[in-house]
Amino acid sequence: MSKPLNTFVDEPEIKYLRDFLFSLSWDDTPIILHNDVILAFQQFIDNSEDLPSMQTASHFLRKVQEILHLDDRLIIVYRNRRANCRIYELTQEGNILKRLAVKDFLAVKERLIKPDLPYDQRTMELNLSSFYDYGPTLRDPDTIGNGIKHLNNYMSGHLAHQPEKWNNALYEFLKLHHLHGVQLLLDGEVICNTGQLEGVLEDAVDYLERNKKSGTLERVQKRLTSWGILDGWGNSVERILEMMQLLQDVLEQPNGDTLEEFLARIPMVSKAAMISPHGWFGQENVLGRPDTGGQVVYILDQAKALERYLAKDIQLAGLNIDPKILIITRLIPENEGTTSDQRLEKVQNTKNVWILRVPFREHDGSVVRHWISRFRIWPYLDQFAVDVREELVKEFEGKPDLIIGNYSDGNLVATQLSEKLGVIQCNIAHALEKSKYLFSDLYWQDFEKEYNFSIQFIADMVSMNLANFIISSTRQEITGTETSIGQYESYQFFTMPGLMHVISGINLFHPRFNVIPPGVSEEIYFPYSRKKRRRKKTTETLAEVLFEIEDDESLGRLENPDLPPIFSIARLDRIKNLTGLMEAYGQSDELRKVANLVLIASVLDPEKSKDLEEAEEIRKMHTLIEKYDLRGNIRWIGKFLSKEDTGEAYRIMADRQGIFVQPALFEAFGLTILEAMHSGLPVFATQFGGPVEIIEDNISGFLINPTDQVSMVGKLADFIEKSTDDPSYWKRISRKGTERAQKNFTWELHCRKLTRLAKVYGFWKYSISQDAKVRLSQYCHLLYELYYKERAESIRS
Ligand code: UDP
Ligand code: LCN
Repeated sequence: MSKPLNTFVDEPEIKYLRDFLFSLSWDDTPIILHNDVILAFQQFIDNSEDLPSMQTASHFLRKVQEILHLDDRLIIVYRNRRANCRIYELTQEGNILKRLAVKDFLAVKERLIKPDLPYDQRTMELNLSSFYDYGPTLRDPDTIGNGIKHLNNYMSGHLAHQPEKWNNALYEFLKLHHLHGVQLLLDGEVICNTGQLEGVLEDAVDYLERNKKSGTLERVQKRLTSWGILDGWGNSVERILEMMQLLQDVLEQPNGDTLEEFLARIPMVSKAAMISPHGWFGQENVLGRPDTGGQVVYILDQAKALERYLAKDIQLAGLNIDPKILIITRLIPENEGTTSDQRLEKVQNTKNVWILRVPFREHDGSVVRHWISRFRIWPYLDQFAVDVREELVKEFEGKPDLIIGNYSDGNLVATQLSEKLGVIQCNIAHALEKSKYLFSDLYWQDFEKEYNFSIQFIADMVSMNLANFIISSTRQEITGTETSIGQYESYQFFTMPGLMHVISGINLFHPRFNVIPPGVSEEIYFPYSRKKRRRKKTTETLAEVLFEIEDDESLGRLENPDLPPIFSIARLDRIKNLTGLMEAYGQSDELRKVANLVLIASVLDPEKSKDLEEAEEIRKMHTLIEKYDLRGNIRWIGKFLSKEDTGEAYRIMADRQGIFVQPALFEAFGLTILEAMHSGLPVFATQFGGPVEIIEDNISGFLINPTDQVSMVGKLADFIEKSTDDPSYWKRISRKGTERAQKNFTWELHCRKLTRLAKVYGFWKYSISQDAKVRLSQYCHLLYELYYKERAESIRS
């Protein structure tokens, strides 16, 4: 619906707002994005006289995501709430914001960027909205990210209002339930319908209450079995009783919480497969290589913690089954000193967690021998999924109970496996490339040679729409912040000019989205102050590596080694912006006077890198060191440290009252931030992306704008100077950071929630007719066959 401007902005301000909008400078670009609009508006205010307050205008502009400039009008993308954009057109003369349909907006935007498209251009349109009608829909954008709650309320509402249908669905689900090939919960031959179930429950509860104190588990179970109640209800008479009472409540007076509690007690997961094809996946000697960072750490830690959690979960249900977890990755014969050529590798400190490697194959069946960048693996995934399925079934001696995809490639493979095996699928994006690179959709052709986004974004949309549930590490990953668009949100609508218009690519109001942050390994990342847990010898040897030893894996000799260190550790991707940090440091005499810079990143020799972007960043680093003559102020460690050593490295930096800086131009989450916080090292992290939800600014750390080097450097110098004058200030931030990390970001919390999700969504998948999902999956299948496969094939190297 069109709206007069005065709906948003008070009358006296309208004229000036219009003056501002139509005076914007369009010299190099027909599109101005949010941050630039805000900066330009501030300048406008500063340079104008006799303005009214402009409060409502400023409020309006805060919600403007982008403005397109056409000859006679402006098109304004107005984000009235998270996950909710409206597009308006404003002419030079009029005072009406005319609403534009997304489809028309994309067509205009496409022409604006590519005016030379043929006049009869028919760009492919993707609109998945007609499939969004299955399942419940959230209404309030602020509730997105807690889908499980909504789903439980929805399902318990159905149980209450259509008891016959839903109680029966629940009965069928319980009757068919088995784990590890063993039938559990109900014997359908004895308990033949819901009525009988209710009757048996009544008798059983009565019997259990009487025998709560005196009955042995064995005797009680024997009696229950004779009534058709099988194993899986609990490992004590009390637990069995509690679970039965929960089921009675669900059948008689259901609500969301009781339903979740009941489902959470059913042992549903003993075998899980985690899919992560790209990069170097291993336990040693891989971190810091291209495409190999937080995702590997996350999955290894998650798998270990999940094994522990599931073992407890299954044991509490009274079963004697060991969980098994397989991490599926790519086998790379040219291993470059890693274990990537081993088919099966046991994960350390676990009972039954394994890395299973399956090779990529060419059409003739031959194995691809070398590492391939994550941007070029697409042609190999189709066959990979087929081979993985075979291997999985063999290793698990059957199907897994849960498949977890990781990143765009793993999620796509997980989708295929889940469909073929009929197993519940969870997606974890880790980082969606789309929002990492500015205008990755609009100028996709410029990116294509290096990044192949035209393939990746389709893969993303297919897997995110078919996943049963998606977990994200922060809420901003899904719906952004008040002023910036979320990573998933960016798939709602977009154009890749000349290639496709996505009119609706994802439904953020579907309850599949859940926020569950990760943790870190608490054995490795613990506070610097726990002196007894630290090994003196390791500390000394590592401190020499970090601050003293000069060899072909480290650069720089500190003139003043006693200054506090500014520390960072990251892969040398452009987006990580370590070169930006180096430059900011190099330019700041103030900072150079008060602190040294210590970086652990990649290798020192660009010739040793096979990744073009990484090699370029290594070269840039050397150029900056020379340009600002930094050899006396910095240490650059260019080697892959073991995980244990990185833990100690943070602590060594904290011993010297240092700080950790994460200067990325965008960071989806940022495990290094958590690692530093758990270790007690005060953190300064980018304000773009996940860190805004990890750190409470000025309390448990600091947020920085890495694109504004002056303010960034100012903040670092201020803190270091203040801490030197008053060490208690440093200590307070250190303590607050650790407290926040320990309270909110742990793997124990993560696994508890993840397991619940698998169970609740597992029941949902089973109980609700998913006809619309079947149609959606057929549509995605067509996209995959007709679009994805051909495009992917064209980049086979
Ligand atoms: N890391 C490392 N050595 C390096 C670079 C990184 O051990 O040279 C580890 C780091 O400790 C962290 C992970 O790799 O555990 C990086 O995760 P993060 O989420 O910060 O970033 P990503 O690399 O996934 O973008
Ligand atoms: C990928 C990233 O880019 C990081 O921001 C995350 O912390 C990591 O994956 C783990 O999810």
